Amino acid sequence: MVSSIIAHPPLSPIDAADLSPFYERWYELMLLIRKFEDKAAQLYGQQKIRGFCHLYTGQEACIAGAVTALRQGDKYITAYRDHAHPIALGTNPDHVMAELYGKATGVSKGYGGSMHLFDKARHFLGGHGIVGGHVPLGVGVAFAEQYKQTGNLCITFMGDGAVRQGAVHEAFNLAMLYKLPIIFVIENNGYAMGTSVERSSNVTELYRLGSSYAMDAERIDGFCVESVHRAVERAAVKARKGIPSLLEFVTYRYRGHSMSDPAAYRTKEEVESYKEQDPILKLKALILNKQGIDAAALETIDRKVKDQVAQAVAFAEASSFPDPATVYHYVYKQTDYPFLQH
Ligand SMILES: Cc1ncc(C[n+]2csc(CCOP(=O)(O)OP(=O)(O)O)c2C)c(N)n1
Ligand SMILES: [Mg+2]
Repeated sequence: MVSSIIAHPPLSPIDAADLSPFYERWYELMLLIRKFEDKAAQLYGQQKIRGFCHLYTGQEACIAGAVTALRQGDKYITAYRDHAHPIALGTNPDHVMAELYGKATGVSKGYGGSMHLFDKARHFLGGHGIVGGHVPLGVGVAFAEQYKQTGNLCITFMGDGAVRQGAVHEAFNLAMLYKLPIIFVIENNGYAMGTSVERSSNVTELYRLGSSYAMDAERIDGFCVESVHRAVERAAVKARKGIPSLLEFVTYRYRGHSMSDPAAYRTKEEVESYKEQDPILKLKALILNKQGIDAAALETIDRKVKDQVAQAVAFAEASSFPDPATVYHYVYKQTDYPFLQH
């Protein structure tokens, strides 16, 4: 079971801002991610989508709150649970779904699949399958932004399991040493495959790991999109001044680790207890109660999202697989690289 959330630091002027103008946008985005993932699960069952497939259901608030707190030009990098991040950045869900199908119209031209989405135009730099392996890459991206004096930052997402990789700690150290514009985010969903945080880590409040590097660190309710937004906004102000942060979002994944995981290591009661605090339902209640928006307006959004997902599936279905003759393309930039047939 994920342990409780710590108290937030005192309110800053940023924290005091009214975030209700974001409510409908968050609702639409989080619902789109939820419905997209539910459809992906169904399609996986039909063997339309094959290979590895890790769904984000339950964790929607983590990316939704982050994108509204950052600005155009900021870079995003994450692990293999990556469908939601490009969608949140504006990648057309058609091209995300097509990639899950392995079709040539996918964001990675059908060569990447679920774990290797990439959309440079929207500053989404993957989609990486090696646990923790992309965290040093995030540091490299932040270094490039600093070197080129762009004013942009790199937000680097990772799982609770990833923080136990040595490379992550080298990355934390370098980020502090070089004063990089970076925000590290641990999406702590309580488990790394079937292993709970308690079974693999002596320190279970993972934000505390930041203190070894004198890095500012906070633990945030990852089911609350407003808390996520405010935390990322605070961290972004610091990152742009060369002060890295470590944010731990306490969240939960409703489904198994991947589509091939029956999730027998946790009880139904545990899963249900998290679903009762569902981030989308929480936000819906806020919208209905606080803003006086009626349920009919939200139903219009529900229908729009349903149509978007259906359209994404139709697009993926109608697309072609890549030409097998191009199988060695995009492996190495150097066209005459030895050992590869062309
Ligand atoms: C270096 C490495 N070791 C092991 C694996 C196998 N593996 C894939 S996902 C995973 C669990 C990672 O969990 P976490 O970081 O908490 O991310 P989550 O799946 O919960 O999003 C493991 C061990 C891998 N991909 N890479
Ligand atoms: Mg995890």
